[in-house]
Amino acid sequence: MNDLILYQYDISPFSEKIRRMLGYAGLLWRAVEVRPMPPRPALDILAGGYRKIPVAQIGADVFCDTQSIARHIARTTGHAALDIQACSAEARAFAARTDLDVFLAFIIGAGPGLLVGLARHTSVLDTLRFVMDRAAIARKARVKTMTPGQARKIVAAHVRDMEARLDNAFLFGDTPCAADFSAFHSLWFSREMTRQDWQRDAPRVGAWFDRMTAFGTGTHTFIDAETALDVARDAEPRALGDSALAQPRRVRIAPADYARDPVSGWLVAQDEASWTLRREHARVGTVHLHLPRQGYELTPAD
Ligand SMILES: N[C@@H](CCC(=O)N[C@@H](CS)C(=O)NCC(=O)O)C(=O)O
Repeated sequence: MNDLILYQYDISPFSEKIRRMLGYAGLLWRAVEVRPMPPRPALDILAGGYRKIPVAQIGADVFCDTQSIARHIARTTGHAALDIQACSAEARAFAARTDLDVFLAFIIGAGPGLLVGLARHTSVLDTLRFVMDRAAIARKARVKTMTPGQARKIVAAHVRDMEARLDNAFLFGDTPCAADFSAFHSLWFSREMTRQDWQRDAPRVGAWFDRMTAFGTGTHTFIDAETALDVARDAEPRALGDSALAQPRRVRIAPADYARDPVSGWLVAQDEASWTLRREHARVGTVHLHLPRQGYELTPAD
C-alpha cells in the first residue's frame, strides 16, 4: 500500500506510534511534514479544524486520531491486532490508560529537560511558541492534573508494570498488538527528548523496546501539502457500506480530553467504534472524516 499519506512531525509521539505500525506492517507511505503547532492550513482544509496529530489521508478519506488510523492499517494489511478494538479487554484498558494518563505523565514528569530537547530538535523560537501553544491547550483541557513528582511516580509504576507483564516477547502475547505501540511511543519520546532511559532498570522492557525499534518505520517519501490536497480533490470517498445512516444529520465532534477543537459536518455513518463525517470544501470537494468514539464527544449542530 503506498496510498497512505501521514500528516506528522518528527518529534510527535503519536506520529511515532503510527510510523512504527507502518514499519511493522512493512508499508510504503507518504509523509506531509507539519509544524509542531498551528497554523496548519492544509489540514484545516482537509480535517476541518481537528487539530491533533497525526492525521492520515487515503484519497478523499481522512482518518483522525491514531485509533482510526490503526484500524485502517489493521483492516488493509491483515494485522487485525493493530486495531485496539480487536484486542482483549485487558489490552484495551492498558492502551487507553497508556495513551492518555501515562502519556501525560511522561510529558509533565519530563520537566525542563523537555524544553532543552525541543530546542535541540526545533529552535529556541519554536520552543517558546510550542510552550505557549501547549499552555493554551492545558488551560482548556479536561484531564487529570498531576505534579511533576506525581507524574514521575506514574511513569515508574508503568515501567514496573510493563516489566512484570513481559513473560512473552510482547505485552499481550508472542506478537505485538495495538497496546505495544501505545506503550512504545512515550518511552521513545522520553528517550529522544530527555535522553531518559527508563528501560535501564527494567531489562525485559529494554529487550522489548529493541524488538519494537527493529520494526523500523516502513519506507516513506515526503510530499508537499498542496499535492496531498490534489489527491483528495481527485478522489471520491470510499463507499460507506453497512454503517451508512439513512438520514445523515449535522453534528459536531470534539476530543473529550485536550486540544478539544471541534469539527463539524454531516454524520453519514457510524458503528460501535467510529463515526464518519461528510464535509465539503471548495479546494478538495467532498471528504469523509473518520473519528473514533472512544475519547470523543458528539453533539448536534444547527
Ligand atoms: N488521541 C490522539 C492523541 C494525539 C496527540 O495528542 N497528538 C499530539 C502530538 S503527538 C498533538 O496533537 N499535540 C497538539 C498538536 O500537535 O497540535 C491520538 O491518538 O491520535
